[in-house]
Amino acid sequence: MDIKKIQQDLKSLLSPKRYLHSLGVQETAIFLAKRYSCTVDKASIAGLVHDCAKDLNRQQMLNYVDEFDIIIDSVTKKQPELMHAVVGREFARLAFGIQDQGILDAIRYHTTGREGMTLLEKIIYLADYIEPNRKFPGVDELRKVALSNLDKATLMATDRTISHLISQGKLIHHDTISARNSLLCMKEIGTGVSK
Ligand code: DGI
Ligand code: FE
Ligand code: FE
Repeated sequence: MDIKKIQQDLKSLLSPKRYLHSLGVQETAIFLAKRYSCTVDKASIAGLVHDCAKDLNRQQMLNYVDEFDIIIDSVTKKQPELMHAVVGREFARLAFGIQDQGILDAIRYHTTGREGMTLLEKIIYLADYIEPNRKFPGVDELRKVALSNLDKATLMATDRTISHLISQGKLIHHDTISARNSLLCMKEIGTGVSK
């Protein structure tokens, strides 16, 4: 797969800011993939295209939902910011010809996470959180932990998202809760996917 061509096409689909964010996620995903022995090419592609559907308008999203018979659950119906991950999986297949299920799942679950996330899914979830353009209180601490313990850093990210959602009075998706529970239940969280 020609990564330069994907970058070119993606640039025309996203706002300049979102495109820069995507490059940041790609770079961070490559870094984490090397650190935690994941397939670098997959991390690179998934990181780059994870938000490919982010700038589609509501009608375009709904057209994809119709066309691909995507089932939208009740929480996602009420929280439109969750839609781009669901639609993104189909959009990435169609617009970029991505067929690898691992990459498609990493795109699908990059916003909420899910129970039993794969290494690639954790890498994309976390890279989205800590890429160099991200600025929020605590991001440096998260970047530090990400260097030594991927599971712990992913858990911290889910903790932060959930606290933030509660403070904003928003619905929490069950996949977000499952991601956190599943990470919290890992016996190896202290020593698991860590370097
Ligand atoms: O697309 P990005 O802005 O790069 O980041 P993202 O896809 O991780 O998250 C998009 C938004 O979705 C962000 O504001 C956090 C929010 N989000 C994540 N999990 C949940 C959620 N929103 C709701 N309502 N419920 C969730 O469980
Ligand atoms: Fe996103
Ligand atoms: Fe993103």
